[in-house]
Amino acid sequence: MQQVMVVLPTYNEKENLADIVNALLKLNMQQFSILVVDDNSPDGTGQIADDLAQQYQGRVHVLHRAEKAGLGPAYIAGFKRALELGADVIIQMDADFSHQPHYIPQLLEKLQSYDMVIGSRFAKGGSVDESWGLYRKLLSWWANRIYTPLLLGLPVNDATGGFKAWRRDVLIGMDIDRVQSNGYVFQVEMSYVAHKLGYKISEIPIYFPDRQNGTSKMDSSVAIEAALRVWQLLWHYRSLNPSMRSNEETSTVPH
Ligand SMILES: Nc1nc2c(ncn2[C@@H]2O[C@H](COP(=O)(O)OP(=O)(O)OP(=O)(O)O)[C@@H](O)[C@H]2O)c(=O)[nH]1
Ligand SMILES: [Mg+2]
Repeated sequence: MQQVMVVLPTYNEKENLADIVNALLKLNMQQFSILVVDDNSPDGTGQIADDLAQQYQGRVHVLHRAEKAGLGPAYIAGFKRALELGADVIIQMDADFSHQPHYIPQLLEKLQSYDMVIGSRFAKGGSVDESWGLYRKLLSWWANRIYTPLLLGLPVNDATGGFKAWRRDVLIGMDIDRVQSNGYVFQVEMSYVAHKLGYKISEIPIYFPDRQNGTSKMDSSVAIEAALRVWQLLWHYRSLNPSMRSNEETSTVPH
């Protein structure tokens, strides 16, 4: 039986953390655990995570980090800890309910025939919150469906999507310590490195509601910076190819 671990980064998610952890555990899946990665949230989310780990011993783990360093580094640290803890499948998702737990069985089902699966807002059948205005919808659709896939030759419909399921060997093969970016570009970089190394990516359509609790940290300068950084990825990984996969012995990921 495969061990599945959900990596859940948190920064000031005190209104969401207990609810999302309970919703995940309610899926009632075997060999299923959660790793909360908290960057010393000032609102006390880290303490809530510790209480949950106490309450659900063995099913909830916590990785505390000293300070806010952004989503990318939090995920890399979380993935490494999940691999150390023996996870066979690693799921990444936000803690604010934009990524809905009920899609997890579908992600896992599809992962049986692929190396990585994305919960996709822009695949056929996917959608975003009704409150998104036409401009935001169009911009996001264009960035994810046209700009990034065309520029990078990346065959996915949601390049910046952050709801994904990975097989253990893929994260090891990618030597994830090389991934340095943050924010939206982190999601693109991870998918791009996987694709360049020849891993097979698939998608399932999801509905993406906006966060209900807590404050949004989204702003448009972040989106513009991300769009430019895609060019950097193109250059940086120009010679990456499937013969360059790492294995358990050569990977810098501890195991
Ligand atoms: N550990 C850690 N988690 C973070 C950090 N920044 C964001 N997160 C978490 O990463 C997930 C995604 O971040 P969000 O703030 O929801 O980003 P978003 O979905 O682009 O924007 P909104 O939902 O509109 O705020 C959430 O679970 C956050 O709590 C960080 O620096 N460190
Ligand atoms: Mg969010």
